Amino acid sequence: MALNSYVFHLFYKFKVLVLVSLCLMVLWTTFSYFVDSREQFSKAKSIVEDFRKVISLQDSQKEEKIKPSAKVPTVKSFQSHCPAVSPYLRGASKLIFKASLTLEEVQKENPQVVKGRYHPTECSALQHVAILIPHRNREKHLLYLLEHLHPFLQRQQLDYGIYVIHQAGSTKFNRAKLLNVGYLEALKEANWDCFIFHDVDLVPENDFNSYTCDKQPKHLVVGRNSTGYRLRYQGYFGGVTALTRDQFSKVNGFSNSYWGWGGEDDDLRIRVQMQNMKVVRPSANVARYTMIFHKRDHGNEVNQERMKLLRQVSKTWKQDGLNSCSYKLLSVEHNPLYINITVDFSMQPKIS
Ligand code: UDH
Ligand code: MN
Repeated sequence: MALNSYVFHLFYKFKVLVLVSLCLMVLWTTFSYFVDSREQFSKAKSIVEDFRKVISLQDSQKEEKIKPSAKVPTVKSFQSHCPAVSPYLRGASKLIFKASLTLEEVQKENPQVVKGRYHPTECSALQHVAILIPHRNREKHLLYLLEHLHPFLQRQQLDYGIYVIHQAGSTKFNRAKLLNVGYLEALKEANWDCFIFHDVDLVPENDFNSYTCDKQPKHLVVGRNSTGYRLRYQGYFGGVTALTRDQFSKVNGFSNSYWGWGGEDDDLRIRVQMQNMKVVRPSANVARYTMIFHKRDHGNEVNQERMKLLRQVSKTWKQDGLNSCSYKLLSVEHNPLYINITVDFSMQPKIS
């Protein structure tokens, strides 16, 4: 009996021990689960926080309406199209031309322009636009135009490149032929949709004047300070125009035969009309420009032959244009703010 009770007591103790260790195991498992999940939770929390930071950075940049070019970390791997009307537009602005302005200052203001080109990072641009500027001996005008045009085009959320086509030497200036060269050379390095043919001394005053191409060739200079903001004359198609790649190729580009000042822009209008296209213009309250004052340049005297040439467009346009534009390419330089193309026309026959 005594042995029986001893065995029973031992068995009882064993049961208690098993029970206690079971309880301890349960307690330990529960405890470690909580510690683990707390760690997991804090990890998840930090991921959410990081995500929030990216989103709020994007939002604050949109709200501040800072230059849209600033690098924004993107969360999405694909980009939606930019809106039809950019949220960064400001409307009319008072233009100031500081006498002491330098190229370095303009470069500093536009760190996001690389080798003369820019594209928005927050959306995919609606058009790829090449700005072509005929140039010789107008460095100060070019500087002012670059200063205003870069932020202007960025506010319009365009994918763009600025090409300056420089005529070397001192032979008669040929604006139209330079623009043909610009078109041909620009297409060698990118698939531009739209071309803006732009005088160096005309600065746009209102960023609602969109530097994009339409279904029809577009004339952007309705008014300028020097003409009391009125169209120079009925049918005027000079200063700044926008044609798609196809519209410009359809008319065989500009004529190469206008040496000196005048006529080449009227010639282009005739080519456009002959292809049954119609010149369109933005409304007069936005298509406003300031022309930086200048005198007539040496080497760009009035072309006395222009009226004669204008009477022959219907006979000459097919042989005189993009398909007959020969030139000696001296250099193509990719500067920070523009692509500089230098050409020599001195071997060309000229009318003087
Ligand atoms: N251009 C140059 N260098 C020149 C000549 C012309 O870069 O030597 C370019 C420049 O882009 C200029 C464009 O060609 O904006 C048209 O030339 P322009 O500005 O001389 O033409 P516009 O019709 O003036 O503006 C003509 C002479 C104005 C005389 C004014 C007297 N009151
Ligand atoms: Mn001018």
